[in-house]
Formats: sequence, C-alpha cells, structure tokens
Amino acid sequence: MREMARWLLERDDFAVCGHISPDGDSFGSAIALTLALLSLGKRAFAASSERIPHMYEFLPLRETVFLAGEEPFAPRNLVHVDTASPDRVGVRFSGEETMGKALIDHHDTNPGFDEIRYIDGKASSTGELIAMLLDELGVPITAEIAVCLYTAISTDTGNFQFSNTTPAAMRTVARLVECGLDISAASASLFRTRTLARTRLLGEALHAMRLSDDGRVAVTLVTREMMARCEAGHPDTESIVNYLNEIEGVEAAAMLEEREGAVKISLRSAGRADVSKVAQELGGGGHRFAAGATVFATPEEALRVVEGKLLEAAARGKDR
Ligand SMILES: [Mn+2]
Repeated sequence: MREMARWLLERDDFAVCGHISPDGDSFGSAIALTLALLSLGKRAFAASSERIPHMYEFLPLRETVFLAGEEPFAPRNLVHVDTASPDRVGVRFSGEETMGKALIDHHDTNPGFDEIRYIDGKASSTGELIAMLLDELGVPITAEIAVCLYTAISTDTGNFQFSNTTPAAMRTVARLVECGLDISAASASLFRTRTLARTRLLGEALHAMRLSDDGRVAVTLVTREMMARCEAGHPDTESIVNYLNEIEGVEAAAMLEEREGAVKISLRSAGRADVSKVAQELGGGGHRFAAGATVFATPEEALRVVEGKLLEAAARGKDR
C-alpha cells in the first residue's frame, strides 16, 4: 500500500476507472480516490462507462465523474478500482499501453493485472482499501470523501449484513462517522428509497420467478420487454436476486437480465452453495455468496444452464 501511495504521489493526470455495470463500491471508491488526488493538487477524474444511477446522485459527482468520451483531459495514469479481471475494466483509453496502471481490488478470484497492484480478498470492499490508501497518502477524510467510502462499504456488505462485514469494515465506518458522515441521510438514499420503475420491475421479476421442485433453487429472467414496460433501466435489476435468495429454504438464486445479444447473470447463495464456482464456469467471477457472469446465449438457454448449475451447487453445498 505504501508503494502504491508512492506511485500515486510521483505521478499526475489520473483517470480512476471502476468496472463495467458499476455498483456502489465501484463508484464510491473511484470518486473517493479522485477527491483525494484532487486534494493533493493533482489532475484526476473518475471515468465511468455509464451515466451514474439515480440512487448514487447524492454523491459528490460534479468535477469528479466524467463519462467516457467526455474526459476533461487525456490521462497519463490509470487506476483500476474494484475490477475483478481485465475484461471487467469499465473504461478503456487509446494509448493505454504506454500509460502507468495500478489496480486496487478485493475480489479473491482476481488474477492480478496492471504494473502495481493491491489485492486483498479478505477486505469487505474496495472502499475499505481506499481508506487505507488515503492514510498512506496522508489525505484527511473529508465529509465528502466519507460519504463515498460509506457508499462503497455499505453497498458491498449489504448494509452491514453479509459475512464480509468484518471488524475492519466496521472500524472504517466508525472513522467515517467521526469525519462527519451523515449516516442517516446517506443510508436513506441507498437503502430506504426505491423508484416507482424499480418497484414495478421487482413485482414483474418476482411474478416470473421459477422455483425448483425441492424448493432450493430460485431463478428469474428479466426480459427487455419487462424493462421497457416498467420504464426501468439496468441498475433497477440490481437487488432483485436478493429477494429470491431470501425465500425460506432457497439455497441458491439467480437473476438473469436480457441484454442486447447477451444475458447478464447475478448469482447469490444463502450460505452453503458456492456460487463463485458457478460464475467461473460461466466465464465470470465473484465471491462464494455473490457472483456474476455474462453469457452469449438466448435467455431461455441461459436460464436452463444456470438452473442446472445451481441445482448442482446446492447439492454440493448440502454435503459440506
Ligand atoms: Mn466491491
């Protein structure tokens, strides 16, 4: 971490990039590090492949987040945050080969890429690692940085309910509160507000759910037609899989989202099944309890394959 801090301090003109289909950890980590680099007098921006979802609009976005193609300057150094593998990099730049590249991540399936990297599979989130990096950089945590790091840690731990809610994660958040974080306001935006479109899509997805005969595997498919009917966008599918996984008796769940020419798969385990193995078999990655992949198949075919693999994973989990 000290080496990474030195690497950052010696350089300038940074683009901080999250992953494709960015989540709270990706956005929060990228914006927090961008604010830290700006406070050091450096030029930096957080690069995003897509417009920031509505639920993250309370974050300090102005002057920090720029969409691909709207960058304020040509970066000379890239920092990849929360990016589990090279093919998950959210934004690419022309001439990347000659740029300095760093990686900071917490996915234990990360194969490791970029010239300098810090990967800790035991960390709750990349946000937790960014807090450590800021200490090495000597950057104080402002209230603005605190809300970004809180977003990163709270979303990746399922609002401090998943097994990655470690003492270190809690200690980091305690520090954020000391640094001026308004936890009530931030958590209301993240966890206690749902748009009408998202609510309607959730209803359709639950209605379309399929449960295995033994009740241990639940799957659902969100079609493009459903998305259009509900006037919903990609981020609105984010937490649907959790509702399936929370059904009593269910051990593994999947939410499939039809995309143009592809199907995005989100996997969850209630405890014993290892869904990261299933994700890896499908060309994706993640953690034991939460993983994902994108496959190029028809939605129906993908649904059949995923259902079969989850039944196997649930059976394997039973023997553990
Ligand atoms: Mn993460």
